Amino acid sequence: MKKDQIIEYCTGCGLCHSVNDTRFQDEPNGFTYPVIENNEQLEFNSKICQANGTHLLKQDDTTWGHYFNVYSGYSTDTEIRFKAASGGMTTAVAVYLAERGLVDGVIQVGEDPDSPYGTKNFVSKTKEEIVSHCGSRYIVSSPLANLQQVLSNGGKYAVIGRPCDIVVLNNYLDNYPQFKENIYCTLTFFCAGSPSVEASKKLAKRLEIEPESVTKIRYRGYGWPGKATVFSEDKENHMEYIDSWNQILGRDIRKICKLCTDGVGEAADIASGDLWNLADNKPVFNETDGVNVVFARSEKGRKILEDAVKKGYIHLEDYASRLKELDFVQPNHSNRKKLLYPRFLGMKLMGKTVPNYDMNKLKQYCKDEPKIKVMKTTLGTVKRVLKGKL
Ligand SMILES: Cc1cc2nc3c(=O)[nH]c(=O)nc-3n(C[C@@H](O)[C@@H](O)[C@H](O)COP(=O)(O)OP(=O)(O)OC[C@H]3O[C@@H](n4cnc5c(N)ncnc54)[C@H](O)[C@@H]3O)c2cc1C
Ligand code: SF4
Ligand code: SF4
Repeated sequence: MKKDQIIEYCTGCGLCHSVNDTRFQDEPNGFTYPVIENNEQLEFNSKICQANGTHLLKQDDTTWGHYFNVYSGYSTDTEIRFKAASGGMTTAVAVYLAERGLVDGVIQVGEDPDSPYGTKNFVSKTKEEIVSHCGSRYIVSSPLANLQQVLSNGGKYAVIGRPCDIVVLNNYLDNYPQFKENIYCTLTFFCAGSPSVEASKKLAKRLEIEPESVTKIRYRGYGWPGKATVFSEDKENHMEYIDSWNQILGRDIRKICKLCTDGVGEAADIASGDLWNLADNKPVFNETDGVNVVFARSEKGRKILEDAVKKGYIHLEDYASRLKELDFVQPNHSNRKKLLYPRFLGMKLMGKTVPNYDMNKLKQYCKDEPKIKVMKTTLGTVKRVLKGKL
């Protein structure tokens, strides 16, 4: 990879900091980027970064990726189901792994107690700790920034991260297998993008709270989907979750997210998403009890889920026979892979730096798309580049 590919298409996972002590610098756009200072770093990052395109080559050509089984489900613990992002599947499975002694800890992120705009890495060992970090943080996170330091202490861990965090982790373990035995399993979630710190400040302003007075932000959860809520010392204001995403947070995401090949967690053992209810084949966001769609992506993931059902941690129902519906439930993810080729092409035609993706593989994804749609998307990307939006 070239240095500018690594920097521009960094996901912010933090693994190069953990392993190579790579420095990061804050940019005014609210994201942090690596500073690649020597060949050793360049070589390491070329092997592990998401934008190196190795995961793309392993990805299935289908919309939802390879799976052993797919379910709908939720946590049987009502507190977890209420507080969590969706049905609490991720948290409930993590609690099962910790309580049953399958892992020594769960590597995950949570709120930084010292900053409402910070996200801190934790190694959670108890149910209480795991539940305290549930929910979605629609702001920068670097779940792998201290990974090597944690694994060096020995023990077995479950890692919870964004799909790209799991891709980088797998790339790392493939190239440097010394820690392979320390990773018991990986859990991820559907991901449409990683918003910046600035996006959260915009959310605060929209809710009439000065960014510097913010004490806490809850992006969703405490219900499904729950409200986006900004807290200060003397008030808490909120807006609908879907408006906060569509109007503010989702408009200010990392560059790699716009060319992400896998927002549905194909690299993890278990991947969960929102299984929204449908009305006229469109997702609806009325408050109700949370439900996840859950993919067991590996045999191990399937065994974990099935045993967690037996031990009473989660409820699962078969969803494989209804998988076609997911195109309506998650329309953005349904289209993502299919339209990656014209987006990538548009960027390339305009001479922009792009990730190390195999064009033929991307072309495969959009082979059944109408030609006119592909042309329009390419043109749309070209226009966005001309307007300086990409
Ligand atoms: C950046 C982001 C984008 C998302 N995009 C989508 C989407 O496109 N479609 C969709 O269906 N759902 C999306 N979600 C929400 C997704 O987490 C849930 O839909 C998913 O079903 C998990 O629900 P759960 O109830 O099992 O999660 P929970 O049980 O609440 O567990 C969530 C876990 O995610 C971890 N976590 C939270 N924020 C971050 C973060 N920034 N980085 C790393 N780990 C984190 C927490 O530590 C926790 O362990 C997104 C979440 C995030 C953080
Ligand atoms: S994607 Fe991860 S490993 Fe690659 S440069 Fe960014 S933080 Fe480092
Ligand atoms: S959209 Fe893709 S690249 Fe962006 S944070 Fe999510 S998984 Fe990572």
